[in-house]
Amino acid sequence: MYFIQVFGFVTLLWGLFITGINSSNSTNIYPKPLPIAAQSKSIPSDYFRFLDSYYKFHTSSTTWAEARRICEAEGAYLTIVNSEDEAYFLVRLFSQYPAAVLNGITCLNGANFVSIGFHDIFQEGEYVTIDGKSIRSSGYIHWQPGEPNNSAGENSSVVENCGSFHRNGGLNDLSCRCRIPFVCEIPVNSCMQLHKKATSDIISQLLSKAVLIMHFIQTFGILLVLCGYFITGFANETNSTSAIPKPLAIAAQSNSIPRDYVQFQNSYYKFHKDSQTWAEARRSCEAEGGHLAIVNSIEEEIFLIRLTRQYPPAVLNYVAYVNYFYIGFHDLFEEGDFVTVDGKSIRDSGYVNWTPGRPGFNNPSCNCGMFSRDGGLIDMPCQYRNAYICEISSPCNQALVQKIEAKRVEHE
Ligand SMILES: [Ca+2]
Ligand SMILES: [Ca+2]
Ligand SMILES: [Ca+2]
Ligand SMILES: [Ca+2]
Repeated sequence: MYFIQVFGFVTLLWGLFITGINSSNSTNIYPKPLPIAAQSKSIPSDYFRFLDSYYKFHTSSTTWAEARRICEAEGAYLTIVNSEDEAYFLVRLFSQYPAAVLNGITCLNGANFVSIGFHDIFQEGEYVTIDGKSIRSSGYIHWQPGEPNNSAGENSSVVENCGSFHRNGGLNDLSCRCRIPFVCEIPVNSCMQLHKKATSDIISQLLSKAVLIMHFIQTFGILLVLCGYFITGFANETNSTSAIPKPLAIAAQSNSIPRDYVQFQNSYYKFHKDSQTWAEARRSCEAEGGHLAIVNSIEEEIFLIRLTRQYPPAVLNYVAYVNYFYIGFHDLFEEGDFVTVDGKSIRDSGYVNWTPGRPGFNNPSCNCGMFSRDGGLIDMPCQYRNAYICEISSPCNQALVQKIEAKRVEHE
C-alpha cells in the first residue's frame, strides 16, 4: 500500500514536471508554493524550507562568482539540485518571481534563469557542482533542450562556463559574466551531505581513470619538452629540512579508504607522484573518493611537510615543479578570489599561509593552488603537470560545521 501511495505521488510529481519542461507558458499550472517560515533560529528568516534544505531567491542580479560569495556570507552555498523533487520546488519558487520583479539582468533571456551551483570552469565540458564533485553524482541532470552549448550565440565568441536553472526546470550553461538572479541553499543538517551515491558512479569513475591514463600516455612526449626547463630550474633548490621527522604511515583502517592513503587526525592523504594538470589532479582525487588536499591548520601543514619529505625531488619524474604540489584551492572563478576546491573562501579554511610574494606575483595566469615543500601556499599556472596531494576527509567535519553555524549567527 505504502509503495503504491508513494509511487503514485512520485508519478504525479514527475508528470507535472515533464509537462512543465515541455510547455512554454507553464507558470500557471503550478500552485503557489507555501513559504514555510524558517524554524531554526540559526537560519536567516528570509530562507524558505523544502525537504532537507532552506532556500533564498535573490532578485538582485549578480555574476555567478558574486552570487557564490553572497550565498557564502549567508552561511549558504549556490543551490545544488539533487532530485526531481528539489527541481520541482525550485520551479515553483521561481514562478513567484516574474521578470518584472527581477533587477539588473544583463543577458538576453536572463529573466528566465537563476544562477545555481555548478560550472565547467576547471575543464571545458566537465561539469562539477560548487562543492567540487562531478555533477553526475548530484542526483539531477536535466539540461534545457540544446544545452549545454558553451556558446552565447552563433556569432558570439563568449564561452559559457557557469551553471544556471531555467524557470521550466532545465539546466543551462551561461556566460559567467551574465548578471542574473540566483538561489542560495542551506542544508538542514549543515553536514554538507549533498550527494547521492549511485552505482553508475563506480562505472564512470573507472572510465575516467582509463581516459586519464590514455591522455597521459598521449601527452607524455610533449611534457618532456615543456617541463625540461622546470626540472632543471627547480631540481637544485631542494634543501632537505631533516629536523622534521618522517611521518608514521598508518595503514587505513576503514574499508572505504584506499589502502595507500595515510591517516592524520580526521583525514586520509595520498601523495601522487604521477604528474597531472590541476584539473586532472582534481578529478583523480575525486575518483578515489576524495578531493585535492585542503590545509585547515598549522598541524595539517606540518603533517603535509612530513608527507612530502618522503618524496624528494629525485623520485619525482617529469613534474614541472619538484618543490610544489597541487592542492585544493584556486582563483579560477574570479581573479584574486581564492576558494577551496569545495567551493568556499580560503579565508574560512583555517589556514592561509602564503609563501613570500604570493598570491599574484604580477601574474594573472597563476590561478591554481600548490603547497610548498617547506610549508605555505603558492598560486601557480594550472596547465603544468605536477605531483599532487589528495585528501579524504570526514563528510561531517565538526570544526567545519561549527564554523558554518557561527557564520549564520553572525549574519543575523
Ligand atoms: Ca540541494
Ligand atoms: Ca563551458
Ligand atoms: Ca548555454
Ligand atoms: Ca584538510
